[in-house]
Amino acid sequence: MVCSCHYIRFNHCLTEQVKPEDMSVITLQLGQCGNQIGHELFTVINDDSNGPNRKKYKQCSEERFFYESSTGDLVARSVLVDMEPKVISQAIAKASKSGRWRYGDKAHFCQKQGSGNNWANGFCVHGPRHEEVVENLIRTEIERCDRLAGIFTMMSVAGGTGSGVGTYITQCLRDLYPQSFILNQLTWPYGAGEVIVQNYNSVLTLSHLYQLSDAILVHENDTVHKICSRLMNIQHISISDINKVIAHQLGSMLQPAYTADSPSHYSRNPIGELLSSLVCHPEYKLLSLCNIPQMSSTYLAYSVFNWPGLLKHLRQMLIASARMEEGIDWTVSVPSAGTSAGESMTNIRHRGFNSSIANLLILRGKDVSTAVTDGFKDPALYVPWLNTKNSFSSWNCPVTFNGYEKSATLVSNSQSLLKPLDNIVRKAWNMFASRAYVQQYTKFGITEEDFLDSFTALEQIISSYTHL
Ligand SMILES: Nc1nc2c(ncn2[C@@H]2O[C@H](COP(=O)(O)OP(=O)(O)OP(=O)(O)O)[C@@H](O)[C@H]2O)c(=O)[nH]1
Ligand SMILES: [Mg+2]
Repeated sequence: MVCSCHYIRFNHCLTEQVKPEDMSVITLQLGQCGNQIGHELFTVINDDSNGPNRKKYKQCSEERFFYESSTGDLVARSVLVDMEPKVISQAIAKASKSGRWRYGDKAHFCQKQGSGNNWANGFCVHGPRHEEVVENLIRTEIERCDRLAGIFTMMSVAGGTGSGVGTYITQCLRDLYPQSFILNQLTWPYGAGEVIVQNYNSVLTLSHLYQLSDAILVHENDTVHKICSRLMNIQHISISDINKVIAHQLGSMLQPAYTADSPSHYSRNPIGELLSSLVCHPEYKLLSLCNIPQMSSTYLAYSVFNWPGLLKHLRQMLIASARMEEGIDWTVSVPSAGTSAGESMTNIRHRGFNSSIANLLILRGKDVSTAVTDGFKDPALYVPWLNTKNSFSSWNCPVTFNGYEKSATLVSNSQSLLKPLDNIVRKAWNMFASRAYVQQYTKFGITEEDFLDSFTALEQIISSYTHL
């Protein structure tokens, strides 16, 4: 069944596009992780927009993510929420210190004590207790926009505030703004994580958000860590290194670009365009992202790339479900056209082929108009029950992105998150089977039934993606 509210929002997006103004994105930074990644994202966007030869690009990007204060400062269209003050005050101070942009004077809310890595504490206690004040902050930012493109939230799934309060606030926003797009960026924990109940928090976050959000964009800390060590050659990887990679990837998706419908002026609504390209059915809304090239600035200075080479690697990353160009399995191939549905399904699993619902390719930089993207249009990459014409979209922009002469980003709605999702659910279930730590949740009002409902919801999602 297709959820009608999806279509209402998408139609709304199309009518909005008739007018020429750029639209703005309201960003919500939640908990430690959301606030740290959010700060990096605004830094990347601002640095990138200030590069050479990009007047219109800069104008469009600034309208999207910043507004000008009465004193002429560039202010991020962002609301910062955490239950403890440290991370927020650091983010605010670092932004001001940049001298280029800052956060709004009153656009933050914090308390003295965090949610103790407990989703139930965030969702059942802190969320409802501070609902009104956080909603008012968001409303102020929304009212400041001439035209709202959508709400973009950032948070981790493993802690208590980002995951619990973030889910609660998303629920409030869905009620308050039923016609607005909501895209949630979620950071998934390290598999061998530092929080014992991280898989419980992840299961509760994902199952609830799946019903509220228009799409869920996932970054796995393990994957980004590997990118830092193998591609960026960083010896002692800090959380800031990880966040820079995530911010680079997010920026490459959110900065201005031309679309097929808008080939001569930058597309107005990055969130709406992204969702209408990638989420055609409410059962499938898990998005992953990979990009190429990604390397340290030292190596970048001596490297030359061409579009055919970059796109060949990126396509193989897609079909073999690799998140980075190193270690791609080149033996994985696209199933041949002649195989029957049942047969191809078995083969697909054997060969590790990653089947897609939809892909969005974003190309930025030099000679972008010469890049040939046909390899991503192959119907065999996609589920047969969707029209391939709607499965693949591409955006491009001749402006170089964040210091990379050429850069390609692929945002995918595919099976590639199945394995990590399955791992999270399995580990949570193993703990739940002995009811370990469940009492820490029931004391805040989350029942065993609630857990079981969450497991059932995620099993359903796993099953849907498995049978693509
Ligand atoms: N990539 C990345 N992951 C982070 C960052 N900070 C925390 N994490 C991850 O997020 C999870 C912990 O969540 P936090 O965001 O610290 O928790 P919180 O939302 O502040 O919630 P409480 O502290 O429980 O109130 C762990 O999986 C960490 O690995 C960050 O800056 N970047
Ligand atoms: Mg915290």
